[in-house]
Amino acid sequence: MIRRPLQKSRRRFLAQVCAPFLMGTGGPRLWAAPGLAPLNHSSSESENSSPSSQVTFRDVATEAGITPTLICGNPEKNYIVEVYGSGCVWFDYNNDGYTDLYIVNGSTIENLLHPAAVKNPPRNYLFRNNGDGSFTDVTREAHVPGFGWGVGALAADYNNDGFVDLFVYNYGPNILYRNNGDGTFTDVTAQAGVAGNRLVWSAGAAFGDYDKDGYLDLYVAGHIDFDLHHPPPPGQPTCTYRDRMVRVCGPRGLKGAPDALYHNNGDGTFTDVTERAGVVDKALGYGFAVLLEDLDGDGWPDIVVANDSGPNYFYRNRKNGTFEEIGTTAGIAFNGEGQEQSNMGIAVGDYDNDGWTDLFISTFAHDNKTLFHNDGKGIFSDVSYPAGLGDPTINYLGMATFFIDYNNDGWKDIFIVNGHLYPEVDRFFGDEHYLQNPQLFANQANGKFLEVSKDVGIAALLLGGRGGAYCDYDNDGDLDMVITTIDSRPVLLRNDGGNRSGHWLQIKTMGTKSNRDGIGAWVKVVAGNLTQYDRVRTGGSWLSGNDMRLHFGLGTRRGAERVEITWPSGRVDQLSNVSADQVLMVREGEGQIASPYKPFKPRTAAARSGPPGTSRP
Ligand SMILES: [Ca+2]
Ligand SMILES: [Ca+2]
Ligand SMILES: [Ca+2]
Ligand SMILES: [Ca+2]
Repeated sequence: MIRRPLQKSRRRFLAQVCAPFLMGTGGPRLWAAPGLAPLNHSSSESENSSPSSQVTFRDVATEAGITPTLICGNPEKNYIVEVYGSGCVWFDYNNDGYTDLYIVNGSTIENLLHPAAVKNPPRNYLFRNNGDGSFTDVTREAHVPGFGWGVGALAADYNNDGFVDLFVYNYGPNILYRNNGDGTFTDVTAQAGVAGNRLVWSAGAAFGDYDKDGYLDLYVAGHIDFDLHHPPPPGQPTCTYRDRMVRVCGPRGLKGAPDALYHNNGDGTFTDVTERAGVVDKALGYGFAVLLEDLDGDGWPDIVVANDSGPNYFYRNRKNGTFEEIGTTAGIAFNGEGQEQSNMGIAVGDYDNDGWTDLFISTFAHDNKTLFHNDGKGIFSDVSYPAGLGDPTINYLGMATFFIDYNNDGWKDIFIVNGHLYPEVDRFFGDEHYLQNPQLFANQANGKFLEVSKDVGIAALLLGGRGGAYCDYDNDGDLDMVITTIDSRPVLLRNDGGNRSGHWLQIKTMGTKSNRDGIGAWVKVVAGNLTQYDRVRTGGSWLSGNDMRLHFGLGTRRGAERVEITWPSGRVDQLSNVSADQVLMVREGEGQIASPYKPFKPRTAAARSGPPGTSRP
């Protein structure tokens, strides 16, 4: 494997090109909401908040009962399929107001070659959130074990019945589990027609309504076409990293796998429209994270695919059921120097609160991770170095990533799950390690980010990090997250102090004319001198799905003067003088409705009796 050598000159080049944009009068600015009275704002609210030393993240996976050891091939790692690990997704499968967690598990090549000989095959896990800090493994009664070799998952209500369904992508056929609404699921893959017809490694997916007919369509990214019976022999002389031979070969040199777009017909079936829609993956890119997201602001969802060892795709929605690929013109195919990167996960969010959705893409080690600023209408600039994200990310191999406002100050921060793919790096190099800590970069509200991994207590958390997703699982107003690790146990990072650092508002959308989840809805929150935007979505991150509730930090502001929701149907709902510190449930055309989200209950004796969860297994 050959990875692009780092170009040290890039930071100077970008600093010169981008500095005028990021500093001085051209920089991101707040604007006041005209004609609206403030809601008890303090005088200090407009000052930039420094990284809060009050927020810490604590691993509570063990005491929460989330303790499965995940499997991904042989720990020695001979083949590329053994190094990627698996992901997870947050969703409330039983609509009780406590968000549940599904964790995907891998397998081994031996298991797949000789299934009859396997007594206890690895399986996936559905953990029900008990609402008291504990989770219960309900996989068996819910009928969602998965099969074969699991890779990632996402959740969305594809049939608009009010129960969120589950899509699991695999090495081999993918699975669509329909939520029956009674705590069980049915495997409807065959009738839905979304299994995928090749034995490929699917490594990314997203639901979104690209033709705005009210039903969620599905895009699945293929990574590699891997022949189990004839795998590439490990340790070939051509398989190198930083001029040293590594055992694992690929993805370069292996056949890439095609992507697929499935149109939801609204009757429980999907049609593969990849060709008709013009999204054929002709180059057979090594696809990872996927987004269905309107990035050029024309009201129609575009498609973005992060490709490992190749240019990213940006398919612009032509509003007639077809797309055109404009990744190079849009500025996200390559980095700011015009070089392709090994793109892994995607964080999506408007980090500078200018109303345009930005992208942050995690990449391989020995390279910086890339912040693409949306300059407007879906044209992006690489601002990684001026934003302070260049140097601190080079020695890390980034996987799952997302924007989260961890300290509720109204500015979205960046979280990256890290972990190297090659066990050999510990022997070869002093500057790269197999186990790596996740990183948190605090948004300085001026276009720059500052690493606060140490301050929040995650710098010493050395993990084979892979998947990851955020969710305020304890409904206390600050964002928590889970990390899946290769050959080890998940980490559940509880946010302690985020809700004391600032007020918050979470918004859960319920579409009526639009799809039931409200995926694609664009939400504007005006609170004093701060206006924020976000969109309801699935996809992004890496092999994983974040909670679909939107979270807005409000700092010292005790409410929002205005919340405006533009639904995919085109309808706009407005709410005024919304109090902070609540989960606002909004139904399309009706406005606020009763929220099922409740505070945590006191812990049960059984939950309390678990061991204290401060250490990693
Ligand atoms: Ca639940
Ligand atoms: Ca459903
Ligand atoms: Ca922006
Ligand atoms: Ca929380």
